[in-house]
Order: sequence, then structure tokens, then C-alpha cells
Amino acid sequence: MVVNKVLTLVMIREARRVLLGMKKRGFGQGRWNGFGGKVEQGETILQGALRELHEESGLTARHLTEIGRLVFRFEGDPQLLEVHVFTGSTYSGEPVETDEMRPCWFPVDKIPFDKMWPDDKLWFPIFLEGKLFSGEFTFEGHDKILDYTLSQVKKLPM
Ligand code: 95F
Repeated sequence: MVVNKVLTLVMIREARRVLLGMKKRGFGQGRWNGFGGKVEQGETILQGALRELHEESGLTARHLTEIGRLVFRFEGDPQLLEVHVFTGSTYSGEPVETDEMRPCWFPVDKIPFDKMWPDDKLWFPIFLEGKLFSGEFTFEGHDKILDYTLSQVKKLPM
């Protein structure tokens, strides 16, 4: 039986800038993205988000709040990826480069969409407005979105 994979994605957001990491290896290598990854057995989705943020960026977030729910289908792969998107603005520590990620602050009007997953340019505007969103994307390979739905929502489903 195919079990959907649950992943997290964390964007640290200050008033005019967002912290992204350049993925140095593995899935999404060569692209800027938030911090995140697989939720492990025995941890909640929020705990997974906090752990991955710390492992990949060196930051300890004080509060994270879930702002989006994204489901990805890659053509030919039966497994759906369910990504829980979080944001927060209060943290301790300073961003550090790790084996996995090279962190960098980007002004909100200079987000490097041409070096990010192609869905990001679609939902980032909603995120930057401080609103909640929910979407589903079907990819062909890693560069092409075949079809998608995306909407701003009042609440995220449990
Ligand atoms: C974005 C993604 C993906 C896509 C990669 C895996 O960790 C969670 C984030 N992630 N992030 N913005 N787009 C298509 C691949 C699922």
C-alpha cells in the first residue's frame, strides 16, 4: 500500500526579508527553498519542522505557525507528497551553512523564483501577504507543472 509522505517546509520571515537555503545535495539540489524534510516516526509535524529548521539552518525557532498545505504528485510516482508549510519570525541563533544548506536572506521583492521549485512563484505571493493557502500540483519531472489548484483559505484542514 502506498503511504503518502509527510514533509515540512519552514520559511523564517522578517518584515522585509525571508531566509532561504540553497540545497547543496539530494532532492531539490541547486534550488533555494525553505528548510524542511521528512517528518520522522514519533514526532509531530511541528516537531519535525523545528528539528529540520535547526539541522539545516542552525536556527531555533520560538514559534512556528502553519500557513499552507501543499500536495505534490510527480507523474509516474504513485506516492503523494504532503508538505506542511510553516513560518515564524522569532528565533535564536544565527544562520549557519550546513552540509545540506547554504542560508541567505532575500528581500521580499527579490525572491529568486528562477532558482526555486516552480510552484513557489505561485504560492509565495499569498505567503508574503500573511494569508493561508492550500494547493495541489502535478509535476512532470522537476521543472514542469502539468496542472494545479491553489487557493487562499480561511483555515487549514487538521
Ligand atoms: C517546494 C518542495 C517540493 C516542491 C522538497 C522536499 O521538502 C519539502 C519541500 N519540497 N518544496 N516548494 N516545491 C515541488 C518537492 C516536494
